[in-house]
Amino acid sequence: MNSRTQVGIVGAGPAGLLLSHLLHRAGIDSVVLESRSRDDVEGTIRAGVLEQGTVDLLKATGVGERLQQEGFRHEGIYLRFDGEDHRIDFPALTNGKAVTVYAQHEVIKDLVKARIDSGGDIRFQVSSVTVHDVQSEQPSIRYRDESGTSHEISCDFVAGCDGTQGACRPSIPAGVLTAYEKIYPFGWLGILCEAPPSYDELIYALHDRGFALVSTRSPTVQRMYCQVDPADRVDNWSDDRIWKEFRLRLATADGWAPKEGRIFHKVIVGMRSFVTEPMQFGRLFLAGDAAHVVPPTGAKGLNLAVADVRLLGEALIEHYRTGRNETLDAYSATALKRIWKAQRFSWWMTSMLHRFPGGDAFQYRVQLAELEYVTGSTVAAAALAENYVGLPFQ
Ligand code: FAS
Ligand code: PHB
Repeated sequence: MNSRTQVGIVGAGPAGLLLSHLLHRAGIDSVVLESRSRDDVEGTIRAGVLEQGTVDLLKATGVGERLQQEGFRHEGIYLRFDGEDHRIDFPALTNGKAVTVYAQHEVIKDLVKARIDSGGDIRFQVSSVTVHDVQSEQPSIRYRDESGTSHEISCDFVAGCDGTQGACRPSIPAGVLTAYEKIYPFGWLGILCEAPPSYDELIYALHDRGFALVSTRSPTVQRMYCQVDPADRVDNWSDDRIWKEFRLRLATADGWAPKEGRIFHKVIVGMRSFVTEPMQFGRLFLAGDAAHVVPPTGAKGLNLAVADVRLLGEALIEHYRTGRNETLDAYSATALKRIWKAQRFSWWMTSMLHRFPGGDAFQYRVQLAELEYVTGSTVAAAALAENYVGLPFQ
């Protein structure tokens, strides 16, 4: 079965859904192809921190209502080391900016609802997605629907928003892309538990036993992470062992301890920094995790995906409205400028806050000195705050 649209989008993650939404608001058609079911996509537990710019964009484009009601504005974070807290005050250091804690899968639910309510075309549970003729004026995407029937969509442009394991990036011929990668010798054990918040803002902790992060999702559900061996298995981490480790790594001189509760979700994720250049091949444009991955210490993954499609959306709207392609032609170079700054920040937060295997004592003392410097110098604290709340869009 053949059909046609203006922009074929592969992947219904934050990048693909937001791009389809932005194009729709400008009267541009798109079809979103997603390999998983709607329930799976809306139930994926991932990021939770939204930059100021991401929040402003979602609000400005009419998908920020629930975010405003249910999200938590956080005006700072705590850096905890040597048993003491040091607060980074975002509004004071960034002229009023802050972040909002609102789960990624809630953002996805809002975007799917907005697309479907306005007659958007999202095709879930597709398979065998392949991209064709992206170097022609009429690329196409072939796929099989849920029943196994094959389809072909011809379009003007293809947006590869299918994440780090997607089909779009590998469809680009060998030799075109350059990949930059750094794999970290540690991973994160992430939990969700039924408990009240342990603190009023996020705590990033460096301890001799490793990193720990106290985040949140709601007044009754908390999100926490601790550094583990990436090859470790969730089965090795009983609830008791997890709480013991959090109590040890987050201990303070005045006996602080996290609020414990039933853990109903556990996952171990590896950590890497990854960038693909360029982010365009003919009429195929990559956005989000399809082109780059950051370690989550800087809370940049979701926000970078949003920044990419904001720029790609603007570029496609310019093309359809004016016939001009300057922004499209510059998409990759422009996006990569901001992406590399976010990569640097994420690598820096990760390097400063994790224990590197082999326990090099000098390295650890330098990390502590870096934390002392960052929390003792307004200039250094402002640099962290400016990156954390989000660098200006391109
Ligand atoms: P996504 O991966 O979100 O979406 C891509 C979509 O494409 C998926 O729905 C997928 O099913 C679909 N797809 C893939 N291949 C396809 C194909 N061949 N055909 C059709 N559809 C296809 N960031 C944080 O800040 N904090 C975190 O705690 C955090 N945790 C993470 C945990 C994991 C396991 C991962 C992978 C990422 C995490 N991130 C986290 C980063 C995360 O937020 C990503 O940056 C964000 O999801 C990127 O969004 P997209 O680019 O839209 O890609
Ligand atoms: C989260 O809440 O999931 C979260 C928060 C901060 C991070 C990473 C993840 O740096």
